[in-house]
Amino acid sequence: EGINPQEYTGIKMKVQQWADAAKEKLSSDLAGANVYFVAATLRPETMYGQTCCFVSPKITYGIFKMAEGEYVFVSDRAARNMAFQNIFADWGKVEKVGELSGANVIGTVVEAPLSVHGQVRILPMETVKASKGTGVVTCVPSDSPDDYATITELAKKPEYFKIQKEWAELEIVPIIHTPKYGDLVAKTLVEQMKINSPKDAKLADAKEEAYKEGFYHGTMVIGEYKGRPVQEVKDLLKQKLIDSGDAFNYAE
Ligand code: A2H
Repeated sequence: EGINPQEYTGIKMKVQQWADAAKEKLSSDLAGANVYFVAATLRPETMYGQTCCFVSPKITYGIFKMAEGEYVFVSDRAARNMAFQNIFADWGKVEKVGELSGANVIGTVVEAPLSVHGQVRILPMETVKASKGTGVVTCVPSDSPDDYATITELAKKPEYFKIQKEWAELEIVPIIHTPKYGDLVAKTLVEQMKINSPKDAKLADAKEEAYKEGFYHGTMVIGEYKGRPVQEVKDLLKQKLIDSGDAFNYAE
């Protein structure tokens, strides 16, 4: 990790319906509480295009108290950091009320703030790192090559991943237009670079190119800032999500 802190936006994705495997393991009082999967993102302006939310099937996550009746689903590491960032009501206190493997929450339905799809499923992503962010990644396949490669793989082999195919086939709508790659930067790059696996080493280059092109040359094609440059509206959209209670700042 570098010297400079990484400033993420933590997107609060409220559980609507737990997967059966999760329900069996949760205490009954938690089943009725507000639990949020918190996805760490550097691209809050793309949240219109969320089509699912990824966890690693290999990571064990915790459910931690944020405030009265409010809980977050994140990695242990992220919870320890959050306790010292005014995200939890009790400063410095980490109160873990449950523990679940990522594998147990696949299929859970969560709200996706700003997304045209409203609600999305929790799906598996094998390349999620436990050492970064919250261990929860919201999927925006229009603008993230990693997300596009993963969702494509999931839709190809639903039985292998133990999911329903349609969970991985929500429509990918254009969020940002760029002169070089059109309206679906990630899809275009993945296809042009012939990336056909979420583990392809070329994804590192695709990711950097998508980020630069989207940030420096992108224009919004959806939402209240439609027609305006990404550079101008990124912070405005982040603030909008924070003001509506759908996000918070999270640094590490
Ligand atoms: B980004 P950095 Cl549209 N493991 O959000 C793997 N990837 C993770 C992660 C983890 N534990 N935690 C966060 N991330 C992803 C949106 C997005 C992102 C778009 C385009 C590019 C992009 C939607 N997914 O990231 O190493 C999250 O995906 C490309 C840089 O801290 C987060 O932002 O720089 C980004 O990686 C953080 O990566």
